[in-house]
Amino acid sequence: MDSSELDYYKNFGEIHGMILYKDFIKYWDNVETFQARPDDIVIVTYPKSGTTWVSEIVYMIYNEGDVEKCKDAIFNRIPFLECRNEEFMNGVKQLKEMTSPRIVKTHLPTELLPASFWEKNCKMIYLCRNAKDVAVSYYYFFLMVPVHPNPGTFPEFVERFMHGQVPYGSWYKHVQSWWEKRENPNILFIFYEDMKEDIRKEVMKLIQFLGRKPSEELVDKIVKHTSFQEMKNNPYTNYTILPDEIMNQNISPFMRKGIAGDWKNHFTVALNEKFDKHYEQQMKGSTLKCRTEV
Ligand code: A3P
Ligand code: EST
Repeated sequence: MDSSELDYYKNFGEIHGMILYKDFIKYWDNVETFQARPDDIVIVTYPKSGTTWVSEIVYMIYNEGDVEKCKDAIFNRIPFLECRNEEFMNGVKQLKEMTSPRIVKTHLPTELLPASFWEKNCKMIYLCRNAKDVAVSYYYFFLMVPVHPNPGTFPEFVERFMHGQVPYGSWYKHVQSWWEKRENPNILFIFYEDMKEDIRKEVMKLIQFLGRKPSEELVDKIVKHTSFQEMKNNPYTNYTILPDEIMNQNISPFMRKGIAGDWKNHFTVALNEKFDKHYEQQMKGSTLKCRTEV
């Protein structure tokens, strides 16, 4: 490895062949042996797929649309299981201390999700977003979260993304590992693009999946409270509570654009062709179809 490669991997390590933050890997035993509870609900995504959006929706459903109960940072209300930072982030600890029912956020692929969640038959929601918009969103995330190395130019970053050289590894493997589980009645597989197209329909799906009582009034409240503009201006969902040393929103806001199709502003024709060709190979044989615009 030359020095620029060494620099790229400075804060990254490998766990079961997947790239992840060294801080997370250091205490992996605690993640692997995590004890799920049967009424835990797990929100799973590949990073930058709309985790925060679906998390706030699920939290609203659990609290019957009571906005007052949402007044704490999202990462306190919905702990991020594998997140670990020497000083002040410890998802496992937060979850252990939490009363039930717990809502758990994770970005883990099926093989790395603690066995206990499968053994206890926990309900899980997988949110999938098209790879091109994920790559764009991830690029800005690399720039604004200082734990990441310099991602280089966008085409350079896309090359890394295509080869799984980013935290949580290959997007292609991640989405396919969860897509294969979609017939499991405890798993709900949904799409970011469907949420953009018809949020009421997807919120209704979530309410039904979670076994809560659907009502127009509840859906109205949720749709209003979780719109992109509301969440962008809400300090409890926009991550501005974190200091610049952890997330520098002067470089790029966490709530950046919130649209489907922003990739068109970032991919050149040549890069797009290269990406599509590689995508086809990676997704060969899969029935999973993602929309890249709505
Ligand atoms: P962009 O960078 O494309 O804007 P995650 O929560 O998984 O990190 O995903 C972040 C992405 O979801 C960002 O995408 C962010 O803007 C988008 N997002 C967050 N809340 C949203 C909302 N209420 N509606 C639409 N998109 C939202
Ligand atoms: C925040 C949200 C998210 O969905 C993923 C990640 C991964 C990297 C995390 C970051 C985050 C929050 C801040 C950190 C960072 C790794 C080190 C840093 O302290 C925990």
